[in-house]
Amino acid sequence: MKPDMLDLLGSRQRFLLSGHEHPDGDCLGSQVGLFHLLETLGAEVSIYNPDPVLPSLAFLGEQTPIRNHAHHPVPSADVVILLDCAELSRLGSLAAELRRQSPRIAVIDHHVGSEHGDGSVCLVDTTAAATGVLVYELYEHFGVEVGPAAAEGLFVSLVADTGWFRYSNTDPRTLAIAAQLVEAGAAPDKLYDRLYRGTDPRSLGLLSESLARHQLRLGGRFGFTVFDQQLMQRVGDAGFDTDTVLEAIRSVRGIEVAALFKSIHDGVKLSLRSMGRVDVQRIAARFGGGGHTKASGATIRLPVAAAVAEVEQAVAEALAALPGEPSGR
Ligand SMILES: [Mn+2]
Repeated sequence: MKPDMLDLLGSRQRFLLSGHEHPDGDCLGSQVGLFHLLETLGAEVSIYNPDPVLPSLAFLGEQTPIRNHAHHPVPSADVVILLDCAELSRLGSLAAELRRQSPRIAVIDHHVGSEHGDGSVCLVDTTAAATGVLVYELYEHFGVEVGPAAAEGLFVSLVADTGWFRYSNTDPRTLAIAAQLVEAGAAPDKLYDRLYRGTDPRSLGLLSESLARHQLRLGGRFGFTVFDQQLMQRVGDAGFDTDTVLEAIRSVRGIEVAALFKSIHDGVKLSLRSMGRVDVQRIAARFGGGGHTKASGATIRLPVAAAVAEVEQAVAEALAALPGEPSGR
């Protein structure tokens, strides 16, 4: 553990914890975990995100104050800690306001390349399955006991990034931490219900419509679906979790890479998942994005059809370069 990060966290300054736009379970869960650690260490701390919390994750806000740029003024802070991302530019419209305060920026993350982000103090470990793993280990370093609210947040963080311990990043380190979190009050059955039961009835229609639009290309090895602007509007209204669509595409025999193309006002948001052989982080990087070898994303400033064509080309090249392929090495 880097001593400068430990010094910073123990410095009892005013901390603002934030993360990328449209915060996911790892981003929010790790913020919740760190919030309670910093409070215990005697700091003044707030969680403040670019966007409101998805309905499925809203329960995290019951025991922990989670504010956002859409509804609350920016709290003043000496230190901004970015969790699950490493660049202020990932914070959308919040970035400019935070820059104006010129706080110190720290980064706690597990994405490739995050040590080269905006953090002057970084805790980056790309072998960690989730950012929540790193936050849990901070509790250990400070010898602080994890309370029930933090345990729930950190457990959500782990399950969000490991697909409930199904993805290949599920390792002994993650499972050992999960056991400790259950000991500390996180109930897996209760958390699963809160995350996945109680979805909006409109989700069923959105799931069937988006799956009906699926396409299989490259001999069935590349599967994807497109969310046009109209569908995206309804996704937002219903708080629909588009990962369920990606999960269904991933489950098809023969798929090597699954993708979602989500229309946004000036382009497309791309999500990529690999079944293991193709490094989708490298594909996302071609489009200015990033992530992990098996899960990555990018924002592409192109019309949907052009974005699909370019990504398909990149996937085709990646498949052709695999060992054992006719044109591979
Ligand atoms: Mn993560």
